Amino acid sequence: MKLKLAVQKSGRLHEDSIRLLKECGIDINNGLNRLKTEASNFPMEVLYLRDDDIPQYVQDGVADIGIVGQNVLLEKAVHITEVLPLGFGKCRLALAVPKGMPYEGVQTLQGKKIATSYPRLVQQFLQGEGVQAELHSISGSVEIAPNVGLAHAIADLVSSGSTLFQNGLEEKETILRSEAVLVKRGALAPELEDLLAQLLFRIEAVKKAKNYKYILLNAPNEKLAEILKILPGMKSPTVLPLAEVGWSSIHTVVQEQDFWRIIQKLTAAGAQGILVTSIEKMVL
Ligand code: PRT
Ligand code: ZN
Repeated sequence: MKLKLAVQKSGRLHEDSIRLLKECGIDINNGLNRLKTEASNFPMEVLYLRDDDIPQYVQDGVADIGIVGQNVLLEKAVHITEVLPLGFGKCRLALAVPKGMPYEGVQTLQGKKIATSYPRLVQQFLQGEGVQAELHSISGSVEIAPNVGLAHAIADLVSSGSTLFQNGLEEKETILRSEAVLVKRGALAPELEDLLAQLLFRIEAVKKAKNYKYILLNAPNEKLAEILKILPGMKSPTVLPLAEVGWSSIHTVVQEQDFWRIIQKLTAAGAQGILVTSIEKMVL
């Protein structure tokens, strides 16, 4: 039995999805010209699809699991489960209006025309705010709608904000924050659940490793106590004697977010020869 995974065929999530599999040690062909391919070293078949189709295909059992943006998952009213956020494809679904348009909260959009590719999510948001607007569903280039007189406002995905800026639009409300997630059909056969558990174990190890750095440094023994206090470490740091008498080497792991603060403290405390490397996988 093979676990069937649906990923985006081409587009913003494709490369990161394939990279994630690779980091999990799963070898597949890059599927730009294919519909599907098999992993050579894991019981997995990878289907390349349009992102909009992935939720439905997972629900229908064509694929068992998939990688898709939360924005797409929530827009399609399907009964599948979000298993794990993957940390890439981050964006937000935002409401934007032409620069200079008087705006005093969502109420301003009462009775106005809004263009979007996410009518369901936008409708839900407006309802929650007690606003009734006329939604125009369009599938691409939503950002030009106000300029061509099709709508007063838009709701679209934003990451850097430059598309809005270039089209003279101003972001006003965040409807949803989104990232790529791993989804699965409700109940899989036990053998497939087992394969999914193996995949999740690998993904977790890769994700954890990305948040940490491995640090090696040298310290004079009289400074050891002070330096060890600075290092949070996973458990206790490793301390090894150097060939040079009176010196030790310390090995430990620190969180990426603490990294610069810790490095500064370490040098101030007398640490030398600090080496920092990425970690590929981490199992705790
Ligand atoms: O062909 P297919 O249907 O599979 O692809 P697609 O064209 O529908 O989707 P694609 O590849 O554009 O996006 C896939 C997924 O990437 C989306 O569903 C989101 O989950 C995620 N994502 C992350 C984004 C963005 N960031 C993003 N910035 N999807 C689209 N955009 C677009 C946005 O629509 C706007 O046109 O980029 C523009 C805004 O970007 P900034 O940087 O100018 O703000
Ligand atoms: Zn799409």
